[in-house]
Amino acid sequence: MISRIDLRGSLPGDPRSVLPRAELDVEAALDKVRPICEDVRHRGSEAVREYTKAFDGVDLESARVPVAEIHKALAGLDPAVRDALEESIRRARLVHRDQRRADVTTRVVPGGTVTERWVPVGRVGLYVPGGRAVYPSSVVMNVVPAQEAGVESLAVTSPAQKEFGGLPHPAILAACALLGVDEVYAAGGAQAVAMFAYGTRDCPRADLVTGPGNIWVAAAKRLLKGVIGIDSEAGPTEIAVLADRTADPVHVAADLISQAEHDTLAAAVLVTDSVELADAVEAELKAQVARTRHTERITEALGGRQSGIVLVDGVEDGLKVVDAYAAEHLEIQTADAAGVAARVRNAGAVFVGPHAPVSLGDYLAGSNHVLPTGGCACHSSGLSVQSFLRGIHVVEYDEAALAEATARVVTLAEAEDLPAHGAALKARFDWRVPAEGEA
Ligand code: HSO
Ligand code: ZN
Repeated sequence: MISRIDLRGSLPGDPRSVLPRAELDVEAALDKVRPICEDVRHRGSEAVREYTKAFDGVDLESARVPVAEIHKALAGLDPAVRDALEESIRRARLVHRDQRRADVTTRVVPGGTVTERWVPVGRVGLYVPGGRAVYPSSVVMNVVPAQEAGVESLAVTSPAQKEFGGLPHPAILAACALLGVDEVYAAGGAQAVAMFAYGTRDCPRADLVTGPGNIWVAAAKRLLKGVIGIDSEAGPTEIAVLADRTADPVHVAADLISQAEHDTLAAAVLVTDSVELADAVEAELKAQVARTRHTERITEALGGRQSGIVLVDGVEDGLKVVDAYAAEHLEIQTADAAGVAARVRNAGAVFVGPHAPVSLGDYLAGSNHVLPTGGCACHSSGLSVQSFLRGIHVVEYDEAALAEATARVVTLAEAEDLPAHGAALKARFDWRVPAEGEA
């Protein structure tokens, strides 16, 4: 059911080309999404209303969810789910609060300083998927860092659900209530992203939109990037496990299955130097998949070309492979797991040793579960307080410090054929700007 890639004795210099990976064709969706975004830009709330009617089968006078409905959803929430969500929020707050950044002032020369001032984004729109993937935990993972960053205005949107009278899923509304978010919209797809990007009668425009979504959401984000800030495009979930013969095959198989459960395109990759472990994990996968609820979806994910067991010559080569793969989630299940984990360069999040499965991180570790997928972990990080901050350089020089800098600025400006740049400094010291042609 899961393919094997044997790289023993033949590890390529850049193993990326031989590693399994899904491809998501966002480009193809751009043409469909463009007219929707344009329509929302010009006709605002009316256009959102029409697309919600067409795609979600619900006719809403306004996309804005009444605050009373948000509180009603919380009142109806299973107390055990409420307790678990509250603890998830508490732990996420602990971690994200520590990510806040202090302003830093650097004294460059006597009388000259540069301060990096961290300022939260003013208004953020958070997209929460509806349909099959109803993840109140993702509301937590998006809202907590934004709030800890100090974002003042935070709006959540999620597709209108026919079966819930045109409201977003009640678990989403309840999570919003627990987080103190009372601006929620029932809108999904590209039209929701455009609503945040351009603003409508119902919803003021936002500076940044974050959150996972389907291919239409990803395409709209790609299209409107620039009009609005975006987080990274979230593709199907991935788990890579680097394991040696000390790993427990029951745990490894269970963890691979846990992420394969998300999507038929989810990726589960085991990298190991132990054929014995590979065989045992494969047998466990078969047994456990048969017993789990979403057998079909998981079987397809594990059997897809994005998943596989990669055999390598040792943990050293295993590290090269997982670094090249740059997984969204990477588990290290080897002897000296902490030592191996410390050497990982590319991963969205690393889960160390036998007691840190990815599912813990999905819900309750305190870490964030919005992480770079598709190999983007080699250049991007997961969602954090930093994602909602901008660093503004504040430059302060006194007269003497500016005078001391002038000759060099003039030299560099001349070297770039931009004499007016130099003149801006000279003007402050009663130097006459020379006329054209004058030495
Ligand atoms: N593993 C997903 C997040 C998630 N899991 C939500 C369960 N619910 C992507 O990191
Ligand atoms: Zn998950």
